[in-house]
Amino acid sequence: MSDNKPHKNRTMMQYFEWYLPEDSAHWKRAAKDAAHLADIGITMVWLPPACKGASGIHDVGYGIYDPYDLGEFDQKGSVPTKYGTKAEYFKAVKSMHKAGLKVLADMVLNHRMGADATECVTACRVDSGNRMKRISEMHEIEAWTKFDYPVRNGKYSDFKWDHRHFDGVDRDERKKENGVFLLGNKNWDRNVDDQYGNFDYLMGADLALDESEVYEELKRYGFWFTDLTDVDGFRLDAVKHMDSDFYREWLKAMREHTGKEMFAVGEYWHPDVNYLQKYIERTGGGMSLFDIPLHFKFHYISNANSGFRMTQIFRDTLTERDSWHSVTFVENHDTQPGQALESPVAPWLKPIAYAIILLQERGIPCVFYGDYYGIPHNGIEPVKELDNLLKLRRDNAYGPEHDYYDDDNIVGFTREGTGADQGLAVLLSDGPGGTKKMYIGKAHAGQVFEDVLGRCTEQVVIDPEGNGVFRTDGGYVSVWVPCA
Ligand SMILES: [Ca+2]
Ligand SMILES: [Ca+2]
Ligand SMILES: [Ca+2]
Repeated sequence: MSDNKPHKNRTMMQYFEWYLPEDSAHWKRAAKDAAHLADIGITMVWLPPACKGASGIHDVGYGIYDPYDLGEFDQKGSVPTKYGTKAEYFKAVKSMHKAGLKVLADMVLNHRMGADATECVTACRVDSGNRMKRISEMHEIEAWTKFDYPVRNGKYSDFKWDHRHFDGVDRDERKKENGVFLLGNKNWDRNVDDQYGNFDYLMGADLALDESEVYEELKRYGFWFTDLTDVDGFRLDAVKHMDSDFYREWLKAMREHTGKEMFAVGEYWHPDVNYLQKYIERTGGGMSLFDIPLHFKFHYISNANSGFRMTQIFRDTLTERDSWHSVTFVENHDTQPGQALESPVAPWLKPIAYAIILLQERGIPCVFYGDYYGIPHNGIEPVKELDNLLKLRRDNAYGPEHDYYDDDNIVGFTREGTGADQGLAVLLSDGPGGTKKMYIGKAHAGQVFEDVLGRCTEQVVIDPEGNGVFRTDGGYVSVWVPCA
């Protein structure tokens, strides 16, 4: 019986990878896959950006051109986006809802790309390594800052963007000069990452979030988008380049408007957990963040040839410091080979890393599409253990946890479960194989456990005190559950 479960474990899936085919068929794939995703235990699906990017169907979605074009207008070379049309996006969301899944929309509000025209504006160039340092006089430049959306022609919104709504650009078209330019009378937004003096500027035309017209427009847009699509929350792009005050207010407005929880997870790409905690605090706890420090641990372990001290795996991670706001992940579209933040996790470590994030109590795990379905572009195979691990998360990973991160190589944990038919024990090693005695609860005394992943074929009998002696192979993981 599953009635005695305290709650159903929440599990997110990032439903795309960088090199999906540019066939505008992804929303259709998502719609078709909804029932299957629910069945394997996914509860929240992060869909890629639905808006028209500057490079049309070639745009993964982060080079945003028109936020009101969800694949409806013949702009940037096509009606559909890389993933399909507006109607197909709606259908994907509806199919997900029908299957009982929540949908997170990918919000890209930091910058705009592919402006319709240039404007002559005053600006000064700043040092790209220290954006607070001006390295030119104020002078006139020709900036790509005019977004009129002539094809959409005012449908849904007649808001037109120009230089007043942006802080900076990366090109003076007049001199064909690339660099970071701060527009006249503007200041870089505050409460952003402090790399390069101030990391407000990332790319394209950077939105001036401290201008009230910009805030009001983004609020209207959020209302329009959530009303129309009925999504259940957000993945927020590039938040380290966006004022935390903006998101504190914007998320509050979205939650009031929709009357829903509107779960939100931000991408603050920084290996230092203190930056992540500071941002969460400044948003009033309004958003979770991806646990980047934990991802980097997985990346280091991959290349350490067993030299990583597994006792330290959670040290200074968001999961350790603030698990309530932590979304754990192994890889994403930016860390996969060939991408901007490439920091891949080795194939041998993936079953281990997924066993940790899926079966431990802390954090909400996010499964990467490229790990579940593989990445044909790079010849990367699916992680074959994922179906089993997801099922274990859905059915067994409940109840009190007992951690054994007490060895440089062989570490593990148990979950007691909430009934004698549940619970599990996980043992793993980044070096040689071996055994460990772990407590799994007196309720399991006398029960026989087997390794679901199948590498260990022996049975483990739980002793009267509630302990079992579990084994793992080197560089792998075993997951033990009561025999059927
Ligand atoms: Ca500003
Ligand atoms: Ca910015
Ligand atoms: Ca080690």
